[in-house]
Amino acid sequence: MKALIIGAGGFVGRYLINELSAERGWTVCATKLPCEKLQADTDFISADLDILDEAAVTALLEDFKPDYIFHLAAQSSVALSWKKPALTVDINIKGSINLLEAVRKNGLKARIIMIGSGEEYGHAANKDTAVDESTAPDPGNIYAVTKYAQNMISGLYCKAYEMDIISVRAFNHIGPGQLPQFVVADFCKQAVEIEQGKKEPVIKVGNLAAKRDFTDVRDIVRAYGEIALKGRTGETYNVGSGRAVPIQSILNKICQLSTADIRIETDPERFRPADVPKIEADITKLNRDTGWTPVIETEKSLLDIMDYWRNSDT
Ligand code: A2R
Ligand code: GDD
Repeated sequence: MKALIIGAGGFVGRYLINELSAERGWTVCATKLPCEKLQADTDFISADLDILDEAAVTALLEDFKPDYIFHLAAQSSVALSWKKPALTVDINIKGSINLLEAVRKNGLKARIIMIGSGEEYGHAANKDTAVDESTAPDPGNIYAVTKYAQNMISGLYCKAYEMDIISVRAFNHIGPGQLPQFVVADFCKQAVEIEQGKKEPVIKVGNLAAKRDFTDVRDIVRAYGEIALKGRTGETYNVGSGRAVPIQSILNKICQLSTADIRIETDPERFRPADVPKIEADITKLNRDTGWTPVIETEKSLLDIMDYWRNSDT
């Protein structure tokens, strides 16, 4: 089995390389931006690729001829999408179209896994029950709009050109190595800096009332592998834990796990122009079609992330 992972220089990429190559024995070609380094303790082929360069995408497909393509490349930060809307649209929408066009023009029969987001549901997810794939999205930020556009465009290509495309809506994922632009990595890093005396004993926070559905990245990439093998063409799958928790409760847990005495301070800069109050995944469809269920407890993820920062030079 040959898998091409596009955008593997980010957080999920290194875990997906490991999942597909080391755990499943597939031949993996992983692409990164020229400025990035790829980290994984397993065999894989590395290639530089800017998804905005359609000719380069075409050339790579002709050369590698993958059976599966995992499209991770994105501007993945909701907060940054408010500050850089045009860049977010370019990478997330134009980049996805470049990939779909390159596959179409090549006549390649690869199965394409397009990684979208639970954020696509937006306000439609803000209800008592978890949100399933039949719910019509109502995105609440620029990033979410681009990912919903990716989902809709993928649907069009799948039907119009009979391409083998599956869309994923990944909810919040966490784990060692995530950048501190995301909430759990940020709070754990701050807590460790306090433990190490590098920072005053204050964790700066934004909107703690928001409820989000967190899953360990190692469970997430296992789901991607199962979806590639067992998912149905043209379908969208939620990937999450099935349980949303307030950011406040995650912060409380981090404070409990830390050896430091920590105060909390609200930082207005960390609030967004708008934030959907609750986003929770219904994962019934994914479980039914693939048998996948998450196994890593949040506490284990948090401990591993704290240890990552304790052992990090930055
Ligand atoms: O923005 P950078 O420099 O961190 O690079 C990101 C990369 N990327 C690109 N790759 C190829 N061509 C481009 N024009 C381009 N622009 C950005 O995609 C980064 O290395 C990678 C995405 O990884 P992360 O930002 O770390 O996201 P993560 O958490 O790995 O999420 C994977 C997927 C994304 O589609 C998210 O939107 C979704 O899961 O949640
Ligand atoms: N980043 C950050 N920093 N977020 C904070 C903070 C803070 O200090 N304080 C509170 N929050 C709140 C945010 O307002 C948001 O409601 C929640 O914590 C999660 O924020 P992020 O970790 O930045 O992630 P996200 O939910 O915006 O997006 C992530 O999950 C999506 C899937 O649900 C990213 O990984 C996306 O790429 C992904 O699609």
